[in-house]
Amino acid sequence: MRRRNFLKNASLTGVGLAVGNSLKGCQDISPDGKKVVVSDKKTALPLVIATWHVIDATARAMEILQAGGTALDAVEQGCMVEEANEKGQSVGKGGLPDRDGNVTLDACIMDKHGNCGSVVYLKNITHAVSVARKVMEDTPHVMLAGEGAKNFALKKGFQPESLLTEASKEAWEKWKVEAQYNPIINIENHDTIGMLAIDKNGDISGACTTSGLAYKMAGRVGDSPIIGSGLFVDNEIGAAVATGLGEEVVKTVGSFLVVELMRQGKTPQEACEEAIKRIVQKPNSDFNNFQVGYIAVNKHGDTGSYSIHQWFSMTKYQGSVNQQIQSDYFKKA
Ligand code: SD4
Repeated sequence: MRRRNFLKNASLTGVGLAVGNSLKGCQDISPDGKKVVVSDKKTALPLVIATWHVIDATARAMEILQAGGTALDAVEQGCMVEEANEKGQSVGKGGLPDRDGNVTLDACIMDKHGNCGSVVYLKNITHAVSVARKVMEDTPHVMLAGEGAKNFALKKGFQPESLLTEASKEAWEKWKVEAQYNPIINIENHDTIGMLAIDKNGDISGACTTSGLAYKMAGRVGDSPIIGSGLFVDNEIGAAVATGLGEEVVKTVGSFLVVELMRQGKTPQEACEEAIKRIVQKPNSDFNNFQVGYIAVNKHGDTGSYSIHQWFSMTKYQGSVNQQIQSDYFKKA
């Protein structure tokens, strides 16, 4: 099923949707104070990118950006589209459960000031990304977990609901027959949504939301809600977000690494490639058995994406084009 999705997604590569807007040059200020074009490459702000094939989510984010909204609102609203999509089995409602049958969500959000909020092991609330935003904005903390996160969400007016759909329950029941617990999952078992946006003022925000690995141990938390691992935003430089086997991302503090590499002068593409190399080039890395992918954007609106294995993709909405772009990858044949 998932393989079919990937093939379907792959066949959509490069199919853009025209939704008018004009392109403008990428500008910067030279030392003498004059505006100069620093890249011939035509770029356009606002812009939004996301992991995987999520053109409805990027379309929603762009709607907000084109109406003059902030990157922060855009990434929250964009992620909410996938959280509400019951067919997506690794985000929000409809997410595959842990081995005990509980759907537990991890999410985070980060704004242009470096403020951030996250929730881990959140149950029964669809829009984990919005709860993360409330943690950021309405508490002095950056992370709430489990019952505390849920009670906080309920106090903030979020409605409790069952997140386990019939389809996910059926899949879990099938899994239980053999109940093989192997966290080194196949390379296709990832479709966490991570989204990065730059608004018309050039300010960057990002968000990430997931139900994590299917049939994970109860209580397991991945990279997605960990600031610096699943997501990092530095409004001076750029932002990055990860998908894939969270344990490997956490061990290399992946998203922070990508942003720091951009700070040192790498393009988003080069930075994503280097961060993947840090994983695969570890002695004894078992990378044949797991997938990790990064997407990144810099302050000029240049973007990049890279993964260990084939079939990772990024959705990018810039100018008038909302399209899925297949990612280059490390492990060639
Ligand atoms: C995790 N990074 O929990 C997430 C998994 C993922 O689509 O990307 N799922 O490790």
